[in-house]
Amino acid sequence: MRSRAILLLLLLTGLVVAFAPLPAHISTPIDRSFRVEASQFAYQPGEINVNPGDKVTIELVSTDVVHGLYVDGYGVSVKADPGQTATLTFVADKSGSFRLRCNVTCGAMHPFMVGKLNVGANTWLYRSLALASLGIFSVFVLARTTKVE
Ligand SMILES: [Cu+2]
Repeated sequence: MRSRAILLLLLLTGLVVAFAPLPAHISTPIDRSFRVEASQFAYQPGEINVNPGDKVTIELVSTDVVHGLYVDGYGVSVKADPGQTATLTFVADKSGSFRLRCNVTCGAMHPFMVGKLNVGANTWLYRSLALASLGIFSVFVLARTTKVE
């Protein structure tokens, strides 16, 4: 009887960990600047991490030929001439992972010139870690209660 109650409690805790909504804005939005170097056929850095609501400024620097940078989902882009810097500013008001693509044909491997913009923390990672620990904890608790009864 007692182990059944504990099992139910653990199950409920698990559901809360998996589905409870997190506060949307954990951190206050700030201005963020990134210098992204574009060369055939990659961006450096290839991944940008920001928080929802941040004002993002990307300084795109081209080291060889003309390159572009298009942010999927946001529909904003910028184009940098060889050796030049071009600036793109936008507010990251949509959460998730967005692909950065070069929108200027820059050579043979051009379609593979991609990067990534991550807006917001990876909550699924934290949730799955919490669930895993809860699972291990449950095994111990249940093993104990079964012995007692
Ligand atoms: Cu390109």
